[in-house]
Amino acid sequence: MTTKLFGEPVQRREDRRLITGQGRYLDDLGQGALAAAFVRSPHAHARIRDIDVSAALDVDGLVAIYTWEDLPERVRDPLPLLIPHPALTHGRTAYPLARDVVRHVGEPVVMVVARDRYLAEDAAGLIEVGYEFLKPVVGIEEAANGVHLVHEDVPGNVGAHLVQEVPSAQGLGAREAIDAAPHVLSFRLDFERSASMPLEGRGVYARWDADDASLRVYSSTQTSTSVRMAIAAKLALPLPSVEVIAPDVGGGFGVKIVHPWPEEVLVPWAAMLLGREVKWTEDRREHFISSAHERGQVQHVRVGFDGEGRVLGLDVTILHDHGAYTPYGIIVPIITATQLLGPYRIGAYRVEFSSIYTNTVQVTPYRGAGRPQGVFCMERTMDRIAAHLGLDRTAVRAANFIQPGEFPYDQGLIFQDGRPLIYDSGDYPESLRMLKELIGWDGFPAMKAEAAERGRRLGIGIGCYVEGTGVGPYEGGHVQVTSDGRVHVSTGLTSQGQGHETVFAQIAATELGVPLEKVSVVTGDTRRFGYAVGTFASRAAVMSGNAIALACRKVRDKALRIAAEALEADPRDLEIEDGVVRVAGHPGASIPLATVAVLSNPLRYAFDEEAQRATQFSGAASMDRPPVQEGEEPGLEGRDYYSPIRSTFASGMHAAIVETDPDTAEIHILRYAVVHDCGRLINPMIVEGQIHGGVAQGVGGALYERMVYDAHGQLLNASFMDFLMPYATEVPFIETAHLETPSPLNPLGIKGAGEAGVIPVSAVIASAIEDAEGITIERMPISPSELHELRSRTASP
Ligand code: MCN
Repeated sequence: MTTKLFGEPVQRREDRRLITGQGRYLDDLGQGALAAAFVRSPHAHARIRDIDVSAALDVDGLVAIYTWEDLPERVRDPLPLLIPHPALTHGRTAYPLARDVVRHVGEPVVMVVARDRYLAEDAAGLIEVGYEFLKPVVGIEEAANGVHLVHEDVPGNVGAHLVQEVPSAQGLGAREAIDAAPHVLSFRLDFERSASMPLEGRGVYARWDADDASLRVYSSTQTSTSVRMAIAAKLALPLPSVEVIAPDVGGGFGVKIVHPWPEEVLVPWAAMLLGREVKWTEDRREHFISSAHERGQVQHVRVGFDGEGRVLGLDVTILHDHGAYTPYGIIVPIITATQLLGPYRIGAYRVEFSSIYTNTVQVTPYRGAGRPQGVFCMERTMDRIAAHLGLDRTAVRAANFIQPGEFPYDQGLIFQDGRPLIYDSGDYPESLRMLKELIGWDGFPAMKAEAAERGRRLGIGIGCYVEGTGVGPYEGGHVQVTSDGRVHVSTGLTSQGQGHETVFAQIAATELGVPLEKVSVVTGDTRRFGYAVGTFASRAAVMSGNAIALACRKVRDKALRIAAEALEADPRDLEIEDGVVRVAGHPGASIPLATVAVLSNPLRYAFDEEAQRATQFSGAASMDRPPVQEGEEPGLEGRDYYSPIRSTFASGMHAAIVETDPDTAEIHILRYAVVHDCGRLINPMIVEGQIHGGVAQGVGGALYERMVYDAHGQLLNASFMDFLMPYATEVPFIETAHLETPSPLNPLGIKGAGEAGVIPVSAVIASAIEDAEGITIERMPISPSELHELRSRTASP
């Protein structure tokens, strides 16, 4: 194989289209469709007494109004609980339209369909819903007291409770190990809510074809195959009669993996019922109050350690705010609980979490999915230990690292995929060495002292993490070479901006020995590939990347078999380069892959130019056997699947230098450095882009973004005027270095990268501010006014 594209910084081929306004996003489609709008609950907790639609009926252009009562069986049922777990004893999901009780502001109550969105909104505004107020339950600890209930039948508001415990090598439980340790610390940490906030909200557009009795649905989703299955089941349609397509998706960051959203069932149902195209696109306020949030935990930590900072026992109790419903199960707190350990080998570990219902927007995974909270907990612990012992913070981390010779390393826990948490590869000491060099860790004290002389406050911080990526169960790839020599690749998972069109083409071009321009890639279209899981858990590169490589290898083998026959050569002597199959060392003996594609088709069409050229090779084929041989399929194409035994574990370390203003308490990030290991890199430029985007979101989570609920469950900052996000001016230049420890678990040796950037940022910034200020940070995000308050509190005992 001589075409080398795997590992090269190929420019993203989708970008020209996307940045010149040529993208096809959901709202670009279905311009003539009817529009849907929703009446949503203005109250956090209330019983619906009555719904009066009479005033809305006079709106010119109104087509239909639906309440829960109007929905047929199946459509009206509660939405599915996607990932059940034995510890989730009280899982609860919402009805697509509220049935009798609303449990958060924004819950859909009535659906309106009209000629256009303006009219639909006008009609929605005239519908009167009578409510009887119930006590809203807001705040994790208030909810955990269980005085008032979110769901009448869920005692204490506890949806799930799970304990995992790993004893020390000496057989001590974590609590015993802590009690026996020379040093013990205990403290409490808070991590506030945030959310994915893709710039394109959710959206669905459905067309019913009455002639064909089939439904085509476009959805801005992270999983078109699962949306398809959900719609087919809810609308009682045969699976082949439903097509779901994710067009260009303007970001997902986790929130669009939930499926089906109420609108993804209701819009297709209305389209089918009305025999008309129907579309709904979410507005920003709807996204704030009706989709999903994440983060939101209170953690209680107790740790025992020795004089060198080695952790002998760690006991963490987590209260996880799950909002009103649990459609995505308890994946988020499970990830926090299990990924908290990061790159460390600690003595004994006990973790316990309770998933608590509150009358707020439901919690489902957002980029990082529980890890930022876990890493915050572990890295705060490392910093606390270092401060207590007067040791360098990197020395304490190094004292606890799993060593390169210890892989595969079993942490003794059960991961989110229900499989053992076994790290496959990594080199944490080398990562740390690289990071210290990149940020200039050892030279920082002199820099800090020099700045202090000029009245400036600088601090340096660090954060380390390990991230389970490439979660199963499977993905597939299909590859077809057509008679024009083009290669058509498809995979079932979807893209939201990660650059899959480029990287999957790189893989196929490398595996098949064809020029990159010859390869096209389709994702998220069930017409092209019907079996898939979706894009989340940084899994596309590992899962679809390997599936596509395996499918290409099948196609390559077949191409060599056919070419060998045409060239009267041994397949083992053949190579493919630049789209041409050649006998190695004999440049004259060659056949274009395009011609091989023609030869693979028993019916060679007279109007295909390449088929005419192929006749010169046809004579070589034996005439005394059937055109389609047993075990062979017509066409130069192949399909394969990749299904790993368990996740692969990427890792990384970040460091930052911050400056805090002594007067205004403003926080500036002066430098930000990342060492990242996602195994073999398919495209280093794309990986860097992913990391930069992740760090930018992490900076938002550390310094700006939070969901401000009042005691009544009203979200006070549900707009981009009030919910602060970092601009380019707030995101530092990010210095990035890659370490490549290949994963032994998959043929390409890769691990995921899509979430990595966001994971340790809050921990790193907290560590740096603490260093600058000499105060203790226990809660993130932190604003200048909060820092100011902390300073005052620390100064006046
Ligand atoms: N990659 C690579 N080499 C590797 C690993 C990854 O070149 N060793 C490339 C991949 O080929 C892919 C990108 O890096 O182009 C990210 O790959 P991967 O880690 O497999 O992540 P996914 O493609 O599965 O994307 C999901 C991940 C998640 S979970 C969230 S959330 C997220 C993210 O990616 N949402 C995003 N990145 C996002 N980026 C954009 N622009 N928009 C989102 O919504």
